[in-house]
Amino acid sequence: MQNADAKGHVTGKSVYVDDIPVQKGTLYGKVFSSDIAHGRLRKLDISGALAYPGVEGVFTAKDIPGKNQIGGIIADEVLFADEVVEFSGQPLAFVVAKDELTARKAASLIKAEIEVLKPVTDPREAMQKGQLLFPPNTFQMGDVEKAFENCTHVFEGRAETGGQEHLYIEMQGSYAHPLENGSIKIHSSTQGPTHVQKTASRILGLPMHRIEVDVARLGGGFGGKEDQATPYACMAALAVWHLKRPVKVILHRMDDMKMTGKRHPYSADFKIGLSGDLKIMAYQATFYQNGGAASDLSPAILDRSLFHSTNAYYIPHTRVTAYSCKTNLPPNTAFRGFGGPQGMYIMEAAIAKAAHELKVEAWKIQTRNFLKENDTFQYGQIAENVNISKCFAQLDEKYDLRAMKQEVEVFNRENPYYKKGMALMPVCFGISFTKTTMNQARALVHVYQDGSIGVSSGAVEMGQGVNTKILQVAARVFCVPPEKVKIESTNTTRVSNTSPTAASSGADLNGKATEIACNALLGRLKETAGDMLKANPRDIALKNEWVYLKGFKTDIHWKKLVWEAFQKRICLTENGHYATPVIHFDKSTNKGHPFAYHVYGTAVLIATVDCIRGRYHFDKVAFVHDFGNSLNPSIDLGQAEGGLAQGMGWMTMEELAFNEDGRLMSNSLSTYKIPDIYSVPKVVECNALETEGPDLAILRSKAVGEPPLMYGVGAYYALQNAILAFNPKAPVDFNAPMTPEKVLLRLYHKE
Ligand code: MTE
Ligand code: LUZ
Ligand code: MOS
Repeated sequence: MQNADAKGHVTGKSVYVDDIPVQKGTLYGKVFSSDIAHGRLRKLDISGALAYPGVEGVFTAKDIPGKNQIGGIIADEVLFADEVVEFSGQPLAFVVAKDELTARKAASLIKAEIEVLKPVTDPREAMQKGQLLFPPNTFQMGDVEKAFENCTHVFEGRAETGGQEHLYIEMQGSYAHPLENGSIKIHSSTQGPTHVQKTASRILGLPMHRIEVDVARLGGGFGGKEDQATPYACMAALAVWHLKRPVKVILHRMDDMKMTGKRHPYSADFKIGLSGDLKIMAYQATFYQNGGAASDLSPAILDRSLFHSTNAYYIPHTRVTAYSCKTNLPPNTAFRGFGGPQGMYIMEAAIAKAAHELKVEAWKIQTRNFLKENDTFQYGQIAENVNISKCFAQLDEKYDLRAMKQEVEVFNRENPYYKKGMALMPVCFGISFTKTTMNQARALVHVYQDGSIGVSSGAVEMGQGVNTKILQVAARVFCVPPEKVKIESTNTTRVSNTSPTAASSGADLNGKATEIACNALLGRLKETAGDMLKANPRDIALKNEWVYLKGFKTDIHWKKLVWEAFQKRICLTENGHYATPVIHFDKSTNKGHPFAYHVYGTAVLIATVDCIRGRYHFDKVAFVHDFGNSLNPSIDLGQAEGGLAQGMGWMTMEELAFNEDGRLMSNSLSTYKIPDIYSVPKVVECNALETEGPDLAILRSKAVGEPPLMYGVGAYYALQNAILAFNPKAPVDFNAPMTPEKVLLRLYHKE
């Protein structure tokens, strides 16, 4: 089945926040933000803006009727700075005017008097100063000290990863308008409608039922709108509260890049110990997460780095500690993989280091240490249905890694100025929010009297195809064609208390809730059919819109059945509730069974480096991915390819630059480069693992949103191997991204 949004997208008819027809009297907002990364706000003079013709209001911290607090996990972030400024791009005021240009002009008349303090941008420096956002966390298993003593080889090193700009195509934005009796409706480009509702209610001092949040779809989120769509929705709502008129705010690209948080950069120290036969016996690491100026989702991201700190390997003795360091950057936030990619990059760095020192291929170490059935993860969960070795075997069988490696070697012998490098990247990613409570969802299903169906759920469509998958679930349960099903917008008045669409679990959680609701309705309809046919409902089945009795087609069509049920006053609406069974986690011991299941896969990447200029391209990326029994192979293929490209961009070309004043230098598309059609691999081959898929995945179709991003981590190591083929003296260091400039420096590095 085609993506339900495909036609709307290519014809430009899909509706995003900025496409909603505006009501008469709509006003436009512009956020005024600090250019200073750290300082004391002495005075904020808004008089010039207020006096500017066409301006209807200028709102600051003083104008918040409720609490000036937007922190999602920890209450440590204000909507508008009031006393101190903690990052460049921090909102100070919101100017509302008759049109956008007027609002922008007026905002430029605001004068902020800030006593400049020295900013900290480096997490290790913050750590030294004792600036942590919240207490550190440690995951451990076994006895690392003793294990290191017994290791034949022990290596230590340091690894750094850069941040990453989400660069969703649709910028952050919101359109809010007053409803009767003091209620407010907010259209927001958010992954977390309930988070917007809850935070707006706190800002305005209103109960949640006064705020309705509606989301049609997003032009991309990638985690950047899990928490950080909220402030702009709150600002629009605040202006509506004061002015009683509709207010719209859409950030410009440069403002969005300046004000919003990104993927967390990490700096880490690692130590790895191996036995003589290359078994990893011990692993120890310390992570310094660059959290930015407020906690945002950092505690959960820090935890996921710990969960995935040993990637797809079984290591009997591990201890990893992670610190979230407070710096004067915009609060860093969720980004596809949610700390997992950083944890895995550091693990792979340790393996690459060991491989280099021992003069063996990294993949020998990788494959020797793959997780096996019934191994224990460092967080206590027993590994079940482990597919990592199967993925590797299928990859090796199809591509013959040894032959691939030989081809690379032959090429490198024959070409003095071009060198190829190869890397293997295994991935194991846990599916579920690591906070157990969040693993719940609801779906409201209506069967209308004409037989058409409407489904509302907590899932937010952001390009990943979740609406199509939910539509397929409903169509499959009712045995009707997809045209019979409509997926409604995500709305907090129809479906309440939603978890954000995140953690790759949107389709599982909301799909299961939909399945539960549809099955309940189907049960009632079968009873109706039983009455109509004077038969046992258990002998009734539906197939292609027709009622079957004991396997024989009857003359009752779906439409007739629904109409009959309605005549009999049967309820044709159902609210399905799903809460993932089995999972639990004890935060005090960091042990439990946090994930419904794991997704596995293995990629092989081949890069070619131009050793004169430092440029490079990727010849080929082939991977075997564990989709389970895919509900929609073309959507899943898109997710795998998109995730891979995004991961490779993070590792190779996407470089955030902040200057020493804490100001973002890479603040536009001319200074921040993401992969385009020319820089993605020449060949990408995606192979599905032959497997059934687990019960806890929706119709056994496994979550796919985030895991493939981590294949991109291999890009760093493929480039490193190509560089070493040209210059064996090049440093084997771990400082992503590996930009062409860095490649060039390494190619000509002398001892
Ligand atoms: N794909 C597209 N096209 N756009 C997106 O914003 N977000 C990713 C992934 N794939 C994203 C995407 C992220 S970060 C997550 S968590 C999942 O989709 C969320 O959707 P799901 O839970 O339905 O997989
Ligand atoms: N968000 C969240 C996530 O709140 N908890 C998670 O575990 C998670 N994992 C991945 C992406 N977003
Ligand atoms: Mo995705 S980082 O879970 O929004």
